[in-house]
Amino acid sequence: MGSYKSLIGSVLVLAALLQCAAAATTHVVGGSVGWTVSPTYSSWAADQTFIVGDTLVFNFTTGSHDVVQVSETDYNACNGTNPISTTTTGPANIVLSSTGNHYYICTIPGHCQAGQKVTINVVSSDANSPLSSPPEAGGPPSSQSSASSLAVGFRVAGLVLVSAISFFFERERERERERERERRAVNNIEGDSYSKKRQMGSYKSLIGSVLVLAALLQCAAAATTHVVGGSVGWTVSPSYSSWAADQTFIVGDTLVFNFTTGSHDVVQVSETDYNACTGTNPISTTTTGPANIVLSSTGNHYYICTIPGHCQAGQKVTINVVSSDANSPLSSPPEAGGPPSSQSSASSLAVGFRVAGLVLVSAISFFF
Ligand SMILES: [Cu+2]
Repeated sequence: MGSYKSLIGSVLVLAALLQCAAAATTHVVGGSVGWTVSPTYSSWAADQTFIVGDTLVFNFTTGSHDVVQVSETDYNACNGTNPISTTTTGPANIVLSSTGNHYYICTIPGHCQAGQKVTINVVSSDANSPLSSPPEAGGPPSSQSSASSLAVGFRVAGLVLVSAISFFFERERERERERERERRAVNNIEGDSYSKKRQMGSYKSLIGSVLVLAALLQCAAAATTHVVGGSVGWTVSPSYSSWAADQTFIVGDTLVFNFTTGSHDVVQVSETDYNACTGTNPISTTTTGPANIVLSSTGNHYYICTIPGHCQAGQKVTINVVSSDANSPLSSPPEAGGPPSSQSSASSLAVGFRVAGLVLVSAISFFF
């Protein structure tokens, strides 16, 4: 019975880690070949399953290519004059924020016609929503993101962690049983040392829980989503500097700009253009709302709305992105007993994830 419960606990942890890996899947378009004119991308795409929340990475040298999302009609005609979104700097990280077919082309003359176009069929993640429907016990990990080496690495790490924890608890219990037998045989002479070892056992069990918690927290940190302006969204009224000052932005985080398509846009610009509210030299442009933008590099990122008068009225935000090196998954867990790091406490999603993680860890501790 005990080891059955331990199996359930392990499966729950594994499920959480797999969801985490699934949520963070990154697809490098064209693999090592990258985003260029030579290959056909249909066979590459056919081998992948794209889930809402996944990220596409288009590897190209700025100026040599671009990435423009277009309608199906424009995709077939290689027409980039009605872009849904445009990214001109490489590498381009694009978060897949809705289901259905997404069409991307390069608009450098001749490139799309030569095959530099890709259709991405995005499916829902509902069947895999975190902690609601864990995979069947004993079943293999679902194959949906097996094409992503990052996800595979994460899954292997998760399996190793779960195996190590299971092994550790199993061994502890075995030792405990042995000590119990010994104790009965020798009567109460070794009572003191027994209770010390017992304490030691629960101390170790605490460490195990902290490790699992650390993994879950790293997972949550990696998935932090910042809704620009909170419930007010992306509009002309507020000043975004106080909102941004309350957040810490880490490489890999996602910005969500909530706005109605046509009312506003999101254009990344240089510091100079930000100060001047000039949108004529965009680094990237997104015209459909809501816009999800992955922060792929450190430093200041400047976003403005280019609808006349909006930027001047305050619809502009500076995002200071810091490195995640100090928080790389599974390499440097926070100190045991310390509070969860406060860096993404401003994100309600991350907070929710952390609470779920704490509940899960508490439940597991109870099992053991
Ligand atoms: Cu606007």
